[in-house]
Amino acid sequence: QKDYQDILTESHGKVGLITLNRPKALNALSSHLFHEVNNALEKFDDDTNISAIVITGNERAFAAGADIKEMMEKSFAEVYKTSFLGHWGKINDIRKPIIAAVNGFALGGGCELAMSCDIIYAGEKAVFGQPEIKLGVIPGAGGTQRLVRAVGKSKAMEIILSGRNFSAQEAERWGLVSKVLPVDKVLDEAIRLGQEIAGLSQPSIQAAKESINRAFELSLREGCHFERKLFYSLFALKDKKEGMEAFVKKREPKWTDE
Ligand code: CO8
Repeated sequence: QKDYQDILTESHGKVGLITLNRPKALNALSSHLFHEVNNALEKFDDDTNISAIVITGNERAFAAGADIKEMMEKSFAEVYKTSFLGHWGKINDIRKPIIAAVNGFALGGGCELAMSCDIIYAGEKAVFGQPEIKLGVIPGAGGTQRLVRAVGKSKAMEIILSGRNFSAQEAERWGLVSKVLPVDKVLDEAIRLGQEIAGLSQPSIQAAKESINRAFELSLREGCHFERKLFYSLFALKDKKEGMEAFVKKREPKWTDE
């Protein structure tokens, strides 16, 4: 699409692709860029021809963080009164699965953006980190909350308090990243995964994402209760009948998303 300046969007079948495109600034996440990402995410979420979304950067950088040059002159009063990072939460309202395809630097807000996606695929040379402490601040887009949930307290403390970077291989070992792939395969594999997801019954995909995300908000008992209610509700779908009938009759299901 032509009306974006700092991102590119395209579709690969039922997968919507958002490419962060400020290469000279290592895809630093300016407010302008992030508003464009939000806009593209919302458009893909509302587009019935799209079933999954991939966010990527380039081989050098997924994103090297929030735009430090933009933040440098801002005062407390300004960021507080304008709710400077308020719009970063919009990604959490997207119903369709979002896959991050990460090569190069995913630092600060870039790491937080990747962690706000549902699945992370990383290239062998990807570098993650929350270096905000070295700028005299702390992560501000969920880093202190999402990293600890993904890797546990000791590692999250070590990473955020020291500001040291970590590798794709460490990220995979710790469970932050689901796959490490050769650099030139990351995007293709992320799109392929998106297409695989897009080939399934979409109401179940949406319900599964919603239920998994509740695990971060609810107690185990409440989470399992929420899951069971959603499970029951899927029995109202034609796709539930189709899926089970196809299994029993040993044929491929034909999903209608109804
Ligand atoms: N913001 C603005 N510009 C950046 C950023 C950034 N985060 N990262 C890189 N750039 C720019 C550089 O200034 C440079 O521009 P110029 O050519 O005009 O000098 C260009 O990108 C290339 O960068 P380098 O020359 O530094 O490239 P190197 O290969 O030498 O180094 C690094 C790459 C190691 C990634 C280095 O650029 C670096 O350390 N970048 C900053 C990383 C960082 O500290 N990120 C955290 C930022 S703070 C943050 O994300 C807070 C999150 C809060 C929530 C979100 C708020 C919106």
